[in-house]
Amino acid sequence: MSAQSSPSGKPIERYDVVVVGAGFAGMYMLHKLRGQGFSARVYEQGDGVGGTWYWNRYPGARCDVESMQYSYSFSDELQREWDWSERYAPQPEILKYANHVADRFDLRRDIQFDTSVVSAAFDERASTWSVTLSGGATVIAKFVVLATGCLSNARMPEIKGLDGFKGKVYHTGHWPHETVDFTGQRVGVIGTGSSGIQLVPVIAEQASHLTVFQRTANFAIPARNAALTEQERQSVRSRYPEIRHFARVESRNGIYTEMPDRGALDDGDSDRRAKYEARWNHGGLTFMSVYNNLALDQTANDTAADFVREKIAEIVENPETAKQLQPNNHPIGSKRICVDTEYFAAFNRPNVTLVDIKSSPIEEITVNAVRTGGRDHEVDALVLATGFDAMTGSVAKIELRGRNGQTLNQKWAEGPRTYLGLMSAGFPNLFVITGPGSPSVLSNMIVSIEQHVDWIADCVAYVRDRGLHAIEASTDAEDKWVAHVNEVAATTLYPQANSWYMGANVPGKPRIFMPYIGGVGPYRQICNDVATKGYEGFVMTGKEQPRKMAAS
Ligand code: N01
Repeated sequence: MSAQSSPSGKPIERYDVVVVGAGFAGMYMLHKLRGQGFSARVYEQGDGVGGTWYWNRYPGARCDVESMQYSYSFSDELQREWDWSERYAPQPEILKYANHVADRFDLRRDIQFDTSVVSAAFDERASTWSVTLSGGATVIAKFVVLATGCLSNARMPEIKGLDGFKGKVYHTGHWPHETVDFTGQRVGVIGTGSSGIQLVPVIAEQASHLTVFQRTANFAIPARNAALTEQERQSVRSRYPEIRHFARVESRNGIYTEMPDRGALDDGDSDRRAKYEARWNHGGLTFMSVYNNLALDQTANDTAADFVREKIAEIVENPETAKQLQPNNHPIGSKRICVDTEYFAAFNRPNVTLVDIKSSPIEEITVNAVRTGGRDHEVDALVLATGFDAMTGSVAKIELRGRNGQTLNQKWAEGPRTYLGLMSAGFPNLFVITGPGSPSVLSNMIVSIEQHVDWIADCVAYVRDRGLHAIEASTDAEDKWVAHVNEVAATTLYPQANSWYMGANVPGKPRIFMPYIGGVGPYRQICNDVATKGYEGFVMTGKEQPRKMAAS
């Protein structure tokens, strides 16, 4: 870091790289940049590290990727010394891990907490970014990396009367730090995605009555969570080289699992059922990896969807409730599949009621009730499990001004456009970690984060070592990549669902399948090839001689 004086006399801090966000992406980015000799500053709006796991503190929050895989792999010492307690780590433990990483790698001294990046503008003459922070200060950086997270912009639903509700209102993505005790209260939960499905059974244990307002029934597979034994931890550790390699290079979703070699219709009914049964009993996200065509072929998909619908009917005692809980308007997996612990069984409790708001939408929220179909469901507290403005929401909150004064929001008005999900043409030296157009939310996020961080750090070092001023995506490469992302998505069943992958949960948001579904392994190979070919598809400006970073 270096500092000069601004016209007002206040020093302007200058860094090689400004990183926005201190979640898992921002923390590793900082560590990696330091290792390459860059000065870097991270700005984080929260008062601690952890990103998603800092904000999502709702009861029952836990990761749906197994903990020994949902963890950094960049440090062998780290992965050997940290003991995960359960197959799926609960949110407090993941947050503890994030804090441990921050301490272990001495990250905090370069993170400024309670500080948002409000705007950033590219100075075409100097090839630097002028970054404005909440509080009004401006810093200069050669590069900006957006580590803002894909699911961090909690979305408040637009429901008439919500502001006038007299009880407490909580959003799962912005949960209070202190424990919320619902004992003896009548609680309403709106939303039945991953968050709602995790918290319903937990709140049902406390509340005097829980009313679940469901717009879309969702597929959920039992987690089968359990404590990890020392033997199990050691077994995974001893195979880490193989497990991590598979997740990075061979897998489609960054998760170590068998790769299916046949389609669902290649097996007869009883074999197929036995395989689904085995995966159901094993539990977790890998249910969708039983066959290789569940995301591609409607008839194949129907066999898995029917199996889960039957399971719901077996678990839920009231046939009418069971029917309402059976998803029927999207292929299984085309909305993010949920992983639950006793979600469907919670509806057998006498204190839990399901209200179908698809057929009878919420008319309004009164001072003490949610009104649907002319009937008031009285509640003391409301939990909004209504999701996020995913993938683009956190980026859109920052006014990012690139070449010719164009903002990223203007450029992305019809949907996000990136090359490899890493950069957007017209916005030099601005990188996004796990941005739209990359596998990101379709993968084990930590695998994708590490791949992007390594790639970005190498790219920034390439620019520095050649004395270049700027790198940016070419419009041609970006157009071809966007077309490719769309083509691959169109070969799958994903676009059929009104999902947040499609931006469908935010009124007015363009309907575009945002993540890249080509698979983590193939995508990594594409990124590596691009770099090996001297960053093919990117435009470099500036002279080709080694020199110090302009911003330093
Ligand atoms: O959000 P969601 P989420 N009126 O968007 C409903 C990750 N995650 O926070 O489907 C009434 O999935 C909406 O209905 P519909 C994971 O990737 C991971 O649950 O739009 N209802 C839906 O039911 C996940 O996919 C973990 O018809 C409204 C729900 O609210 C992603 O985060 C845990 C409404 C929103 O579901 C998001 O999950 C939690 C309205 N106005 C989250 N607006 C794990 O690792 C929305 N809904 C386990």
